Parts: sequence; C-alpha cells; structure tokens
Amino acid sequence: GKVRAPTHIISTISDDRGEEPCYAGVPMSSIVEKGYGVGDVISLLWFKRSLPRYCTQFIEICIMLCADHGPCVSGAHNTIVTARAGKDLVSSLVSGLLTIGPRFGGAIDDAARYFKDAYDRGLTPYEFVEGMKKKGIRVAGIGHRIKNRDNKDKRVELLQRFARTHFPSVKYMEYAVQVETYTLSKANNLVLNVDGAIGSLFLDLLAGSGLFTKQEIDEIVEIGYLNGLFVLARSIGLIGHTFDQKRLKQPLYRHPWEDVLYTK
Ligand code: Q5B
Repeated sequence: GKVRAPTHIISTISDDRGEEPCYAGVPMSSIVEKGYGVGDVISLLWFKRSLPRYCTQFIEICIMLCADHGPCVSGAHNTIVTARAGKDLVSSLVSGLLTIGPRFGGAIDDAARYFKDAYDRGLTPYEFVEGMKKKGIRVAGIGHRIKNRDNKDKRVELLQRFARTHFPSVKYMEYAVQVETYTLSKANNLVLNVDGAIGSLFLDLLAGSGLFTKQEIDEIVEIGYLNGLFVLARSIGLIGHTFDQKRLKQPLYRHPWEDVLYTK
C-alpha cells in the first residue's frame, strides 16, 4: 500500500491547498458571504469552531475596547519612542508589544486562572485575596494606575453590561466583582481592571456556551489564549501611534534630565 512520508509539521487550523483557503474547514467564500466578522475568524482560528453571535460579538467588543488607551501606557510609550528613533512599523509595533505582560495588559490569563481556581474551590474573596497575599502574589486583574473606586473603568462596565444581558451565566464575573469589593476595602485603586473583567467573563463565555468540554476549558486556561485578545487589540493602537509619530515628523526622543533623579 501507499506509505505516507513522515511530516515535520502538523497543522489543524487552516488549509490553503484547495481552490480557496479554509479556516477550521470553513471556506473563505462562506466567511465573506455569511457576513462573518473578526470575532468569527478568531473563533475559527483560535478555538477551531464557530461560536454563537453573542460570543463573537463579545470577542469583537474586547478587541475594540482594548485597541488603545492613550499615549502614556507602557506599550504606546515604547512604540512612540521607537518610531521617533526612525525605526520601521514592525520594529515600532513589537517594541510596544514587548511591554505586554503581568503588569500591563497581559494579566488576562492569570486573572482567568486564579479566579477560576478560587471560584471552583469555593474560596471566599477574603480567603482568596489573603491567600494570594501570603504567597506574595498580586491578584491578577485587580488594580490600576489611574482608575479607582470613584473613577471606575468604563470599559469594565461596558463588558459587564453586555455579558449580563447576553450571557447565560456570569458566575465568574460576579465572583471577580466580589473580589473587587474586598480589595477596594483595602485600597482605593484596587478595582477590577480590564484584564480581570475579560479574564473572568471569558471563563463565563467558555463555561456558559455549552460548546467546550471541561477539559477544553482547562486547556484554554492552561495554555493561556486570553492575553492574545489584548495583544491583538493593542496592535491596532500601536500601529496607529507609529503612523501618528511619522505623520507628525516627530524627532528623536530624549528623556529630559529634569525628570531623572541622578543619585549615588
Ligand atoms: N497592590 C496594575 O499598581 C498595577 C495589587 C496589589 C494585591 C494587586 C497593579 C498590579 C495586577 C496586574 C494587572 C493589568 C501594576 C492592569 C492594564 C491595561 C491598561 C493600562 C493603563 C490599558 C498598578 C501599590 C500597593 C502595593 C501593592 C498593592 C497593587 N496591585 N495588591 N493585588 N493586584 N495589578 N495588570 O498603582 O503594601 O504598598 O506594597 O500589578 O491586573 O494594564 O491604562 O494604564 O488599557 O492600557 O502601580 O488599562 O495593580 O501600585 O505597584 O505601587 O502597588 O498596592 O502590593 O502594596 P500601582 P503599586 P504595598 S490594566
């Protein structure tokens, strides 16, 4: 019989060999003809399945809300400095992307991991937060540099409102809100931030849609898909900041001496 030569790569999400490319088996013409959006494309290429409209709409809202947050955040700052050093689009973009991590934008996966573990184990917010403190770990998804109890993050409110209207259950998000109530009793800026809102709500999306097995949910959380939402979204803004600096013909950036404490 025929012997298949061993392959060096296995790929399961897309296929470009036929008349038209397919994403998770769905041909490009269907994607266009059915009016699919970027949320559907993410569903196919990341989750390998079509998700219901409220899920793809939620994904699209995450992308839109996280696309940019002004020039002062770590990512935009790096991108601006790099663009002003005369570097190209890709260099400017990646220098901003490289700041995404546990403190800035990349706390979504850890927020999902910790909120899921705490909720599933039935920990009270007090037990969860104080347990994290004992381990010396900050609660991912909690805290913000400029947001606080009296100046809550509008993005969080918008995500919560959408989910409360469209999701079958928002148990993980409600748990995150209880955690926020407790952390706010400790400090004014320990609000549920956009990473925490997306992390907890994505758990609700995965658990409530009925389209993922428990093992699949555990794998998504374990691998860490969700920071991808912030990376993808913020790329839109970082590309915009690159064009902005180039359009404005901004010169090389040099930080002012007055803003540095030179000390021994
Ligand atoms: N403390 C975000 O801190 C920030 C604590 C905490 C327990 C916490 C901090 C944090 C977890 C990571 C996270 C996503 C670094 C943030 C984002 C996207 C963005 C950004 C933008 C956008 C802010 C002062 C005292 C210390 C700390 C304690 C702080 N956070 N304790 N759990 N989570 N959060 N990141 O204000 O006793 O004095 O030592 O790491 O979720 O990135 O817009 O800017 O769209 O671009 O710098 O929104 O919360 O405060 O570090 O001086 O801490 O609070 O232990 O206590 P701050 P620090 P003590 S959203």
